[in-house]
Amino acid sequence: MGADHDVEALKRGKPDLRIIPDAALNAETPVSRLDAAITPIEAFFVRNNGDVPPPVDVAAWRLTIDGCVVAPRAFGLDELRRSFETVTVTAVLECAGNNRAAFDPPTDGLRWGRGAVGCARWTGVRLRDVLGVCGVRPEARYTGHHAPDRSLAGDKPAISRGLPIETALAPETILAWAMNDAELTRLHGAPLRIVAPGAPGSAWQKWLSRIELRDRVHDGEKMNGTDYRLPRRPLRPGDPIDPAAFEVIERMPVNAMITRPADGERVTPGAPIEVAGYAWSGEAPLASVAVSTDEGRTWREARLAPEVERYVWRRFSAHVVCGPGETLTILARATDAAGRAQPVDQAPWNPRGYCNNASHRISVRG
Ligand SMILES: Nc1nc2c(c(=O)[nH]1)N[C@H]1C(S)=C(S)[C@@H](COP(=O)(O)O)O[C@H]1N2
Ligand SMILES: [Mo]
Repeated sequence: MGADHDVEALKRGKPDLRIIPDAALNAETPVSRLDAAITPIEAFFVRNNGDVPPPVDVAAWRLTIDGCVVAPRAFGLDELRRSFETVTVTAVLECAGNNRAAFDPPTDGLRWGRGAVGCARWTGVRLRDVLGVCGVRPEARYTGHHAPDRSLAGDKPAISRGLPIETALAPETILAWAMNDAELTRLHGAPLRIVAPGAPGSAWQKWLSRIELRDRVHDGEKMNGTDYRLPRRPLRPGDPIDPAAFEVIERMPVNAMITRPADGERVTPGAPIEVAGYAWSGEAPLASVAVSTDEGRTWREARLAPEVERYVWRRFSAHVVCGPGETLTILARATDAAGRAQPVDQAPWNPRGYCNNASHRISVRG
């Protein structure tokens, strides 16, 4: 479960998180702690593919940019702060494995519930400004991200993923040194991490040390085979796996979670109860959220707070009534502007259990 000192540090700093049994340090947020517009750092989930690297000497730390650029460069942290406009982006960070435990039959991978997601304020500089001074060559297609953390066997990088060049150059994609207006913590990638709103969490490299621009899709650790990839056609458990039929997950699908009431809560019978939560989408923008109390046969549109910024989650709410002695099941389902709705029963099964955006279902008792 990660090095003992890292587990202890996590328990001290993030006492409410649920540690996921694994050799690396991974912990998720209870859904009840996600009932806030901004997820506090002390409640924010942690995902590590390998070890947690020791703290760096920031004065000696450099970010190298190389590959398909006119002039490869290395930047110190102060230099980044001084040379480029500082921007703050509020955005959802969601692991592609969020809600994996709901796949039936179970898949490989950490058994995340719905708490491998959070929404934070990220402060730093636009990646496109930094790439701009290095000169992006026309053949640049993809980024490759590098960091010092190693797999637990120590034989390779823990993870090295990338972004399509369009995402890397999007104005909301930043190199961040602060989270919720505080200096980035070690567990969240100090001194610098990528923030790529809409893209899976795996592309948000922590402890960033190098970005290479490539003339093709990146081939770093966890970019290949079935890692962070979905089959182009739905697969059934036991089907033969041909990695050539898989594609990289580049955006996170529309999703919503009910943050109140809590699953299993006792409510006042006969009185209207507020059902509320958050909805977001990394693909087309969020369009609407609906709520059902009859297993998805009929849906009622929920109230949806206006979009304040493209990749911020949005509050939804609706009222339902639960009869005396009744167990009422409540479902929420978000739809994006391209008409893609969350699946009501099961998300398309895939061998590694990614992108499970099936409707959130809770029950309350009257
Ligand atoms: N260097 C490094 N960056 C990383 C990872 C990692 O293991 N090592 N995990 C990625 C994954 S899979 C996710 S979901 C997010 C989680 O970010 P957090 O731990 O700050 O919540 O970081 C990403 N960046
Ligand atoms: Mo992830």
